[in-house]
Amino acid sequence: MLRLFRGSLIVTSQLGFISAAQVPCSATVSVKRLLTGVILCSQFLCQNTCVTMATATHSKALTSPYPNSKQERLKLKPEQVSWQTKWEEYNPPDFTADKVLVGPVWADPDDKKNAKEYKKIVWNKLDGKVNRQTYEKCKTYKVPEIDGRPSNPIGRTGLKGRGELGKWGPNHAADPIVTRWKRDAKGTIEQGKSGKKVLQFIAIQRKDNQEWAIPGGMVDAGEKVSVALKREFGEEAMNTLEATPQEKKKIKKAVDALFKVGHEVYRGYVDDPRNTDNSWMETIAVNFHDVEGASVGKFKLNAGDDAAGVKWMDISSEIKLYASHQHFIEEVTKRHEAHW
Ligand code: RP5
Repeated sequence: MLRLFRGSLIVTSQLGFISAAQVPCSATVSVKRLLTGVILCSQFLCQNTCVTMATATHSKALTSPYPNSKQERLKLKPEQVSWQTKWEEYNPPDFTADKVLVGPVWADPDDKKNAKEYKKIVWNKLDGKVNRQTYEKCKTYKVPEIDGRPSNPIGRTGLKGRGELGKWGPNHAADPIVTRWKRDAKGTIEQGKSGKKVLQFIAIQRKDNQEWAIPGGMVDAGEKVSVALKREFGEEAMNTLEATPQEKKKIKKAVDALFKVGHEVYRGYVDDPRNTDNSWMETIAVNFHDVEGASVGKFKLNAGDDAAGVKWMDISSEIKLYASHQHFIEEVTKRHEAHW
């Protein structure tokens, strides 16, 4: 919930009041996004200047144990999440998974095992092929001298290190949201309890935690987001990695046609359970909508790569999805004035 009060922007959430800041001009202010009921980012553009308006918070990034491990996070009270809350003794466990520490191609040098290489990392910039800029509009993340590690822009998570994430700082993903209208046997679009038309999207079930999710994935170093969106969709929802060259060609043609027109619905931080104080997920989520249901509707779905299942999922506020995906889907329903 957002209220403008005597020139101050007051932001409240399910957790109650979060913060307020003076509005330095009379611009129309809009809060960008709500995430699991919590204001995640609130900046606005005033006379072409970005002004940070309020503190944000996360919830899934605070959960224990850390995914695929027995690692517990330091338990935080809501008011302890913000870096602005002074806490000199704060010293959470330091955890980086072995699969990251062994130094695969997708991982950064470790700050302890490979300090010399680590010091060469260029923060908040394009660092060779690796994009180290945050997707959060007008923002840069801090790299305090005290430990030389980037700070999660949303706040503390109760865990230092990289966990399962390869990159220090932002780890960029791309999330393709493929939608169509839900139709009955006669082809009539179905309506939800709200009286609005019901959308469906292609969802995958993640192998690592069985949660349903958008078939997104990491953007490779130097890869264009538009390419990553298609690649991840092909690999996860259509199993292109195991398709014959002939099948691959057919799939590529269909995906290329559908992915020609997309609408960005979200760009920024993801409240992912793998986030730590020093490594976090960010994404660009793009909606590809098949108005007639004639192109995507015909896709043969086939779970692949990291997916245990794939299906067309009916969209409503009752769906439970991985990380912040429910929020991205809600944004899609707003765009299409669909049932939520
Ligand atoms: C989420 O993790 C992103 O929104 C994206 O869907 C996903 C990428 O990670 P992997 O699926 O590659 O593990 O934060």
